[in-house]
Amino acid sequence: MARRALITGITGQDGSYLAEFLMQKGYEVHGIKRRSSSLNTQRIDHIYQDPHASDARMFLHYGDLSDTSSVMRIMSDVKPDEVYNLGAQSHVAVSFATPEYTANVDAVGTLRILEAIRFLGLQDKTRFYQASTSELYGQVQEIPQRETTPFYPRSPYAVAKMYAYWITVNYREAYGIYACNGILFNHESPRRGETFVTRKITRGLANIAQGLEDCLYMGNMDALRDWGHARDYVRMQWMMLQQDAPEDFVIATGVQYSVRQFIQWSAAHLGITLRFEGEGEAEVGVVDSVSGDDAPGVAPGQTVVRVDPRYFRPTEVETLLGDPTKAREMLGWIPEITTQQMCEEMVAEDLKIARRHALLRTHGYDMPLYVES
Ligand code: NDP
Ligand code: GDR
Repeated sequence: MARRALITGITGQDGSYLAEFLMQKGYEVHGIKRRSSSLNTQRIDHIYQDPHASDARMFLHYGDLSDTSSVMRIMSDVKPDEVYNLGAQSHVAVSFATPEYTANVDAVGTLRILEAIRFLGLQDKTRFYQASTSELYGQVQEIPQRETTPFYPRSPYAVAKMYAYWITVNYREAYGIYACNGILFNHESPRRGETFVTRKITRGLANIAQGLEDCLYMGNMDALRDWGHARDYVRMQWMMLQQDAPEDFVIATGVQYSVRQFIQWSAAHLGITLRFEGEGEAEVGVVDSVSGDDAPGVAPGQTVVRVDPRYFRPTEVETLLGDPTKAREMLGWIPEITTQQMCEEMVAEDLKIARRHALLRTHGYDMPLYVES
């Protein structure tokens, strides 16, 4: 019989890549999706199967991590061999605006699943993966950060994820549940949500290149991140649950870059050379030169990047750099896609979308492009 996986957050970036990965491995994949007033399954539409088909191997269930009864019902119906808890209010800046909701979903939501495993007597059957995060390190206590580095969370999101981390460890120790934390550093892709910094940059600059927007407004461009590709990271999520004994792992590339560097790479992929001038809130990115035909909308001397303090966070995580030695040595995991390659792929995909919008605009079909992030 096919092994059965349940993915919370299947409609998100990681959930969509993981669902693809598990289906290729022959799993029956179940996912929890939330009710929303507009469609929220775009990232998995290409693998969705009609549940009436006799050979269907993918199933979606309405539920919500803030709703104990739905979590219990779905766990009881599916009785999964593996649960991947990827569902979360995952935006750090938004967690300052919705701290209680973030705690309910990201912290208590994790407890709800672990309790369902215990209550339904699935301890010996169900393996549990928790989407932990480098945000736990926050104000970093050691460089680079590894599994033993002390935590110092810096946002309501990170504090909620800290509860989730420890309740996962506790249920492993208290009840013998096979439960693992993957402490994942930032990972991105063309499917990244539009308001996370990498996608905001690739999408914004592609739109500017096509003459659809004028300027990209940024927060802290000095922030340093260790950015990998989501496709590499979901492979590791699965690998973690295939070991004899459950353990926690840091997943990272071991290299960090600044937000400003990511902007420069993205611009370069569009044929735009940018120079940064000024300091602090007055810093701007000005076009030095343009080559090729991907950026007909910009000209030398044009200011295309500005700072908007509204994107500063009350407490910031300035620098993150992971040490993935344990994952490499114990599991043989190494990331296959570099940060630069990932950036190029994201720019190429966002340029395709921007070209489509530009074409529509030429024919009189206008649409709003700005996203608040
Ligand atoms: P996304 O924001 O892309 O996806 C989050 C998913 O969670 C979506 O499917 C979303 O549904 C779902 N979700 C949100 N709230 C609820 C809720 N109340 N009940 C059920 N489902 C809910 O995140 P990523 O794919 O990037 O990240 C996956 C997980 O990994 C998250 O837990 C995140 O915190 C964590 N993480 C991510 C990292 C990264 O760099 N990407 C790094 C480290 C950890 P909907 O589509 O309807 O919004
Ligand atoms: P992060 O990702 O907070 O690390 O959380 P994000 O891409 O939002 O920010 C990264 C860094 O860029 C700075 N920044 C901006 N960020 C956004 N979103 N918008 C801006 O305009 C902007 N300007 C500068 C931020 O201040 C920050 O320093 C992500 C999420 O996926 C979490 O769920 C996950 O746990 C962590 O990565 C690891």
